Amino acid sequence: MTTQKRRIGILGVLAAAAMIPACHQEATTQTAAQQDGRKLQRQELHTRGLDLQEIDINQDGQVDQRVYTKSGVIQVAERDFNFDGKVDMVEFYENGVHSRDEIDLDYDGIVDLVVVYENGRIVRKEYAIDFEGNRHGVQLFDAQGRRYEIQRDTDGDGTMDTIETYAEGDAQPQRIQKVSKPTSTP
Ligand SMILES: [Ca+2]
Ligand SMILES: [Ca+2]
Ligand SMILES: [Ca+2]
Repeated sequence: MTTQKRRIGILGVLAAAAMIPACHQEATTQTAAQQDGRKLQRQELHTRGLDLQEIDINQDGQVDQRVYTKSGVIQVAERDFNFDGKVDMVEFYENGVHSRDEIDLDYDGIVDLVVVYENGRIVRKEYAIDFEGNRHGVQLFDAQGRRYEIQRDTDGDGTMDTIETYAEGDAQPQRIQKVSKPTSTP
């Protein structure tokens, strides 16, 4: 049994997207396994040929938000909320419809939360509670926006070990399932 319940659709596109060039630290320490499944996956930015609108929200002379459009339709937006020059949130759009957010919650340049949308509706959240990009939880949402499943990495080893199933948007899980870990090779 797989530890991840994957949804096809937008996620298929995401899986195909290459990672953004890794920062210095990741290049040396990240293993192939981490790149594949344990780290939050970042979608590649495609901004070539797009029209760019630069916005200086706090009027300090430094651009804080970049909005990329094609024929007037938004494609990508990059936002720097704390005005330190580092992007804190990237929003992706497909055909003008919001499809994905990548959010750096603690402003260290590493994405901590990924939100995936289908038809503008949230279907999936992946989050790293260690703020190092290691994925520690995945939440799945149904067509009514109700959370129906949470996958957790309770011991922080980067592998999902618990799946909680929720009925009708209940706060308490209907079922908690432990996932046996694949035996590691020496
Ligand atoms: Ca500014
Ligand atoms: Ca920032
Ligand atoms: Ca971060």
